Amino acid sequence: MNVLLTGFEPFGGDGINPSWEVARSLHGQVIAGALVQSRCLPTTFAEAPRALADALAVVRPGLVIALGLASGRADISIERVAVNLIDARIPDNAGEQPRDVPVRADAPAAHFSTLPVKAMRDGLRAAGHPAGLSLSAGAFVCNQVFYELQHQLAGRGLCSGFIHVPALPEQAARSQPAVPSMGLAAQIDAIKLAIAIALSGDAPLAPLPDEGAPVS
Ligand code: PCA
Repeated sequence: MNVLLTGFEPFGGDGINPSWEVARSLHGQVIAGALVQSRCLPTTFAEAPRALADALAVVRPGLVIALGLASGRADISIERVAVNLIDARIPDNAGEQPRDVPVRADAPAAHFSTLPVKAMRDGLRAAGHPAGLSLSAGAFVCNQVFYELQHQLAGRGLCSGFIHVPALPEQAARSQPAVPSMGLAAQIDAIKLAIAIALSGDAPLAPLPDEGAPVS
């Protein structure tokens, strides 16, 4: 069985994106009997959905985890819901900055992750990794890819979803004030464990959010 693990190229003028560094380092590894196939997605609204579709067609995975950087977040952030909305706060890598448009016209308002999100959060925490659930993947390219992933795989019974990772310490050192950060080795360990947990269970549809946290 193949696991598709995607990361993104650097964006917003940065020279590195931990999501791709994590994915790249796990490429070719066998986790719980499954082969990890990593792909780097362009951080552009125009190209990312096609690159994702190509990766799905080639890798034919049984599990898909898409990774992205969420600068400012302190933990491994397991996303629960992708919304059918693009509202870019900065230009993408092609200079495009669409505002208030759907990811897909005439498509559902949202899709839930089909990863075992709570088992992943609890397993990561038990292993000493800061991890939490998130009710918003934003409205930039990460949310677009998450939405496309869940939309393209809807009804296929596959386990798929999105995880945001924090900035690297070197990125935090360049920001003023410093954003929270997590070292690359810790991020790699956490995502490896997240894959193992997702592979170990069934793929239950995430129930409705019950944590009472406001969507920001
Ligand atoms: N993070 C951005 C896009 C690429 C990435 O790694 C986001 O959160 O939308």
